[in-house]
Amino acid sequence: MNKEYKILEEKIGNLGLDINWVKDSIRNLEIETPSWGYGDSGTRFKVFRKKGVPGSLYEKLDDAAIVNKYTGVCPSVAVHIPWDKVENYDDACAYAENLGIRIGAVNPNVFQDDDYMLGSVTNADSDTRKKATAHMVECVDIARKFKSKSLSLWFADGTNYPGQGNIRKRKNWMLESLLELDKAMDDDMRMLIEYKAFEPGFYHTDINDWGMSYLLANKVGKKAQVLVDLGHHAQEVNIEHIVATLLDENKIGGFHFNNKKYADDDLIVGTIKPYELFLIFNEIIDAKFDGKTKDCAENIAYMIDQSHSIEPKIPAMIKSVINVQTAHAKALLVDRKALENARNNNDVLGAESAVHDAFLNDVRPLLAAVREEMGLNPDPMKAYLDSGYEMEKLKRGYGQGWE
Ligand code: PSV
Ligand code: MN
Repeated sequence: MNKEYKILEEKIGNLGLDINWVKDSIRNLEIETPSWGYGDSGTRFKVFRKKGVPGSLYEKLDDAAIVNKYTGVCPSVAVHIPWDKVENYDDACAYAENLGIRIGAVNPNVFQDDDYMLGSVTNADSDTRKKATAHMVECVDIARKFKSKSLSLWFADGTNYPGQGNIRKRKNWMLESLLELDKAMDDDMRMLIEYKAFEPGFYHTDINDWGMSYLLANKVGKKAQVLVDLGHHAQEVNIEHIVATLLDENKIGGFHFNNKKYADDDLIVGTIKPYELFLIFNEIIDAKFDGKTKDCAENIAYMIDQSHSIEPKIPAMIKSVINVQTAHAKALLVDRKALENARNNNDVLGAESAVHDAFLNDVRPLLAAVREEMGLNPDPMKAYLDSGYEMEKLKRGYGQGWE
């Protein structure tokens, strides 16, 4: 063990924390990666086609397995339907299993068909609403075939102009559809309801914020929970406040990690707002010490939802995982007793320091030690780049980049 690690270990001991609890917590933080993060993507203006980029689900699983191989914490892959439909689901599951991974959340797609231009489940046309709901119900069956227990829902539904839609009617159509979906789901499945403040609708979005997701999740019942995508808020919204509130209500089910500077920028998580990410984990870890919120805090599904258009895709995914682990590890090191004392004494600056000091730790030696104990290379990025996979990828014959 190197000197930096020893110093950190001593510091952790001095905080009264059990080093094994810290290490187990780091090891057990699983981060799902998205199938669509491995394929070609771009901006509103252009999709950049790259050589060796996967097209089929099988090819995406190959790349996802590589991310898991070097990070050790990404054993599941979210899929988007119909993009990731396959002929034989047992075969796809066996393929994933053979690579040491599995299928995670199933994401229905109710935004790409022409019929959905004016909305999917909130469309004024009842046939379109039926079609969108039927697709989501079909996704329940696909989830069963993929042996997945979660459905992750995001709706592009919204309007561009005042007066364009009847907002109350649309709210009720949304609820009707979610209730139908709930009926089709097995009891041990979960429905994650994602919100987004804007885009593609620019006047109103049918599920615009956590309040709307929460309201719907409450009406649907116990299978439904809120999903927080870091890119989906108005500027400067206090996301950690939302997280703490949803934890207290036992209604937070998942995260989509990414970072934004201005809008839903899909940048690598932790590159723009690392402190925000740390503060979110601080709330989650705190909730794990509270009997009322413990179960909810321990069952959150973490996923990276990023489409890298200028970054090399696998390194971008590895970097994202490292950034999440870094923020989480720092949050584990908050001196919660000092924080509690400061709060009880109305010591504003003491409380702020108890949180901020943890963020200032360099946890890289700790993460490296955990990786070594997991039998991994302590530097996943270097190990990946040295592996030659990036070059092999360029040579392989599949992928949309070869069209
Ligand atoms: C929408 O911006 C979103 O965040 C939703 O999660 C989608 O499922 C995902 O991006 C991919 O389109
Ligand atoms: Mn998302």
